[in-house]
Amino acid sequence: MYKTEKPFLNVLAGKKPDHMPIWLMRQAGRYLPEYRDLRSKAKNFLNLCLTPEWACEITLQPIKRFEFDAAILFADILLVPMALGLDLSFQEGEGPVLEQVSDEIKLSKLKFDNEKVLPVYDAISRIKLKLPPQTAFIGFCGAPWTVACYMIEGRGKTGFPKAKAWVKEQSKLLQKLIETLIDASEIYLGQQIDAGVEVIQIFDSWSGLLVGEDFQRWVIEPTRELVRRMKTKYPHIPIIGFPREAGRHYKDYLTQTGVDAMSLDPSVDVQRAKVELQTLKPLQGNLDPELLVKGGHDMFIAAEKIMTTLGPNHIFNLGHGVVPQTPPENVADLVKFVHAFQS
Ligand code: 1CP
Repeated sequence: MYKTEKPFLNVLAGKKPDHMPIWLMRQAGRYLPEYRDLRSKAKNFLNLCLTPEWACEITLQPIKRFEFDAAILFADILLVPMALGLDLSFQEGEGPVLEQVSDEIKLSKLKFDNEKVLPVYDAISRIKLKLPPQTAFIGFCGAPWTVACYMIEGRGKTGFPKAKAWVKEQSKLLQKLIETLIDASEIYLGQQIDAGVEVIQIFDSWSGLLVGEDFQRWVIEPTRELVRRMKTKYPHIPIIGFPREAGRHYKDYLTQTGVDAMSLDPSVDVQRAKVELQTLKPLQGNLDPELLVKGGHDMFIAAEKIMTTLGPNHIFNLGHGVVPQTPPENVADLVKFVHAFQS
């Protein structure tokens, strides 16, 4: 017999779940042999994201293997710039390569073409039909700042020097780009919700590049505006924010953006999080992905510390995505361990 209450949604609603929910960022991906099989059949990564049958199958792969409490749509944060008209490709071993927004002329040509991401919504409808009743369904987008970083820079893994220069020297252009991204993300997330996702996560992977007033202006303000618009139309949909490496700004982010919960990266001390953050809203996180690679004793000790400090009203997750060298057996061990936790 399936339980109909979803533990993941219960935590987000402030209710005690009957077990601590767990899902993992990048739970679908290269560490799974069945993903690598499908990936080798598709010409490229983008094809995987934009072929609804494949995106559906990949989203469900980790759900079939492990008893995760939530599925996350298989897609990428860079589909939004693609739908805005920029060329996007993913090169083997190199990551994404995106056409750059170099000046005002390029910026003024950006227009969100929803047709380009229709396969994403189609995938969502298919996934929705196949999810077990106790499994919640997460949609997502990148936060305006993080997506802007890729649009200005054209690629990742660079430290984003051009994006940082825009903060200092081109704030008018950056403001326009951020507004374009808020508008596009509002449409994109709304369509994801209409197609069937029940929770939204906003990934701000590069929020840690900014501090002080810059963090306020380019991380907090745009996120607050996006959350405000989503809450106006979809007040029942919980939103999780993930301001990665936000340093001394986690509390400001949690209190000012309007998100319902916050995901923590591995740098955050859980004892501090319990006192300063969890008293405000539910948290998610934050096991070091390297400990999931290692598995065994060290992984269990670290997971136990997170659970005894933050549980039971906590969403167990990693502090960042599953890395490709992770043994799937360790994931199975972790899910069992978290579900067996008794507060
Ligand atoms: O098969 C492959 O080689 C592609 C690897 C891959 C995968 C599996 C990429 C390329 N994207 C994804 C899927 C993905 N990306 C998901 C799917 C759902 C899941 O299982 O979690 C999600 C939520 C994302 C989000 C994403 N894409 C972020 C935010 C989270 C994070 O990792 O910080 C970012 C920054 C991206 C950009 C991106 N896409 C892919 C890569 C390798 C990157 C990072 C590039 C860089 O190093 O800057």
